[in-house]
Amino acid sequence: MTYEGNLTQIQGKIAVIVSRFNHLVSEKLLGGAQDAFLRHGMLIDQIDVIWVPGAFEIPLVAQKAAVSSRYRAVVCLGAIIRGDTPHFDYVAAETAKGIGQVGLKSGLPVIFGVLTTHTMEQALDRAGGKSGNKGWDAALSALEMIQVFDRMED
Ligand code: INI
Repeated sequence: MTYEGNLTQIQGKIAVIVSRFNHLVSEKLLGGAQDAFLRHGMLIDQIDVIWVPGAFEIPLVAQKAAVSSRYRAVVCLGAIIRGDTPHFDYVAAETAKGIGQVGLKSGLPVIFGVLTTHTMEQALDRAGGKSGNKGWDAALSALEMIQVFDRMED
């Protein structure tokens, strides 16, 4: 038996958590995610967008969303861009670890759509520029995971 998700319409709602820090990038990731959902048959009412101050705050809100029983999946979007101090490393590590833990603890698909880049240019390349849009990719990962879960329960 092979369990595999396709990328068609799903029932229920998805939470998209997006950080305001580096808003220029994160709004583009959000646009990519919304576009992907709508073009795969979802309705706008099925997508709740929750803004948080920075990527560091994403895991806590992802956890609140994941345990609320309102959502089929949680998509986390943001951009952590390296500066001149070690701050980047702490924010990136905690964000990645926290988001991973929420998925494992809640048992819900929690998707990591947070960019970690050296420069703003690299981030914009991945938010609708020459390297695609990781928000779009994160949305498709959510749809695929929801369907895999559905099939494993059939
Ligand atoms: N938050 C980000 O989302 N991206 C960053 O690049 C970033 N940097 O580099 O500092 C960042 N910092 C803020 C952090 O996420 C928290 O919002 C803040 O520390 C308050 O808890």
